[in-house]
Amino acid sequence: MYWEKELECIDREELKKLQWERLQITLNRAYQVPYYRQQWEEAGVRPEDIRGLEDLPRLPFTLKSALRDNYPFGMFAVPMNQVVRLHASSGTTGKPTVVGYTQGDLDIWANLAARSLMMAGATPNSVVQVAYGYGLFTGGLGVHYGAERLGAAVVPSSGGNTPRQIMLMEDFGTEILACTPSYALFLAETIEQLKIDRSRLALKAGVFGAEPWSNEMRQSIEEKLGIKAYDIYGLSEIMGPGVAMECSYQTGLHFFEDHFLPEILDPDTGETLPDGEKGELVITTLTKEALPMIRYRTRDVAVLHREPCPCGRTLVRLEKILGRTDDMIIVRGVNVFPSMVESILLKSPEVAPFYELVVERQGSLDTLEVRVEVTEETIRSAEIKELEMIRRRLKHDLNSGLGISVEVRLVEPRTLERTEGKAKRVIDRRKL
Ligand code: DLL
Repeated sequence: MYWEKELECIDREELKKLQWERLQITLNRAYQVPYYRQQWEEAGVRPEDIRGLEDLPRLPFTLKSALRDNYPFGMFAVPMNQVVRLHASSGTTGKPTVVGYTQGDLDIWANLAARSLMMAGATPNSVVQVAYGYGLFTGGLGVHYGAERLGAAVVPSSGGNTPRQIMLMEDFGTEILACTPSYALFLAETIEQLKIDRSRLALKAGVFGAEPWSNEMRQSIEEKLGIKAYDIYGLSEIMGPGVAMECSYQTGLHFFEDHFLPEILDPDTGETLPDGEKGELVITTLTKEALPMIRYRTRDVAVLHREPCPCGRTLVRLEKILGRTDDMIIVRGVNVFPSMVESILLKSPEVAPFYELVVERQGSLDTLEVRVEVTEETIRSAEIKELEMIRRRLKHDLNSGLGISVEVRLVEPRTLERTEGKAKRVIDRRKL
């Protein structure tokens, strides 16, 4: 089912025309922002020099630091009396990154979130439980207004209070659960612990995002919750959840190109890469009013595919995001994303989908230790000798899969930290 069939299945030539019309408006809007004006003047480009979509690479990139340097509202392209909502992402250090929305921006966001939910099978009859955090984070309110726009019944449970979440799910007949994939696992684990009969739940699908998660993790969540798990992508600087979303064929996330223009960049050379090649995702907004973003470097590592999708949507597809360049750890010259470790670990049924990566420096050598919980079942049935065999096998799989030597530590069930929001996978002790 489509929310906006004429746009989701738009003819590609028509789409280009629409994008070009929208890009011109966006560039003129951005030119009113002193930051952009200065950047473009330095690069010797004016909005009228951009004569078609293919000229976009002439404009400089926008980095996250631009938002920080112009904290809090310096990047806004409209006066404050037109801004009706603010969100912010919690930077790990210093001031957060602040984003603003006009009424028009919120309207489009609700539409795109509704489009996303419908792709996961939500209908006006569905009960949608939003267990993303509400507040400055865009997850809660973003999905919330999408579900309302769709006409579904929204349960704004926000993150946390896990037993109560489960009670609500059971009593309200929640069909669609929206939260981070790591919280979905925590919910599944709690359901098991509370010995709740899964047949008493009406859950059908999950709309999971805000952090990288592997296909193996998807399988694990689907089995534990008895649902179909969909991947939703977004980021506050661009809008929030609903920038790209999987359809039921799950062959990548349809990127909502009628509102956002994607490019894939070689992060080292700054060159644009062709479809099918892995690089950093760069996004230009096409309809944002309060905060137009021109060639924003997301730091997310992604691949684009343009082959037709059996669902009929013509929008380009984003392969599941591998991770953020910030989360990528370089151990002895080899790039490792936590999602790669996750894929390898979860192929072994003896371990649970709870893990962390600890990087340390011994002398001048970096070491990587992977800590992973074993399942209750493993603890019950395996002898110490068998545990050691499991550990060695995982170590071997990781060593050959990642191409570096890794230490593996098996830990007891429920000893690693659980999260209501985004999981923290990497503990980097080298920076301390
Ligand atoms: O996480 C928005 C969101 C909320 C998306 C709920 C999906 C669901 P930020 O807090 O600004 O916004 O974080 C954005 O999270 O650049 C990615 O690195 C990561 N991310 C978001 N969705 C996915 C995903 C929200 N589906 C940053 N897969 C992004 C992998 C994701 N990473």
